[in-house]
Amino acid sequence: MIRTRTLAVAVAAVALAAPAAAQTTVDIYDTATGTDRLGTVTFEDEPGGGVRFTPDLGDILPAGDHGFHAHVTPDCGNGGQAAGGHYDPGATGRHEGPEGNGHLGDLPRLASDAGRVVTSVVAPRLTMNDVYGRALVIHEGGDNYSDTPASLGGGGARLACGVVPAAAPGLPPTALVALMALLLTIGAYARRRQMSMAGQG
Ligand SMILES: [Cu+2]
Repeated sequence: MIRTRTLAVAVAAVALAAPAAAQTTVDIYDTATGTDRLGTVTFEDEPGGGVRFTPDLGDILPAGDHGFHAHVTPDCGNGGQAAGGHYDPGATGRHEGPEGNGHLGDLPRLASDAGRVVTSVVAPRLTMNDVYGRALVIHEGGDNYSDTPASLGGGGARLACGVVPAAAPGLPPTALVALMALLLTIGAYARRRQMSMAGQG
């Protein structure tokens, strides 16, 4: 009887842990000061594939499009230059935008409506793990998803930047399930031992 209940609880634990879609929010700072917080960008798994980025940035960025990328180094220092180049694990050396075959860190541009940026975008080739441990950079100008006529989409100066933590906070679901199974096994063993001792008494 105990074994059946243990199994049921374990199955429920797996069912609860599996779809735990993490959502991570990154604080975005003005690179001019490094300390003025402009707002946030939240990213999460997109059910159809890729990663959805939802900005919440108010009244700061000039109206129009802004280049938006995952840069390699999780450091926004030196006016955003410390973030290094676009995340490019395949070493393609090409800027082709979110749908291309170049840098994986080429995200869809963000649209600023009278300074306010709230419209989410989806980068179809990314996974959450590509974003952890990087820097999110927002450029002064737009992004034509090409290296011509200007390199890296032509976005120019790095206006805003946020450091993404190295890993999702909390234990991964597999570790939680393993821990749960261990606790249940110990619990079942203790109960059985208690029952057999009571029988002897
Ligand atoms: Cu960039």
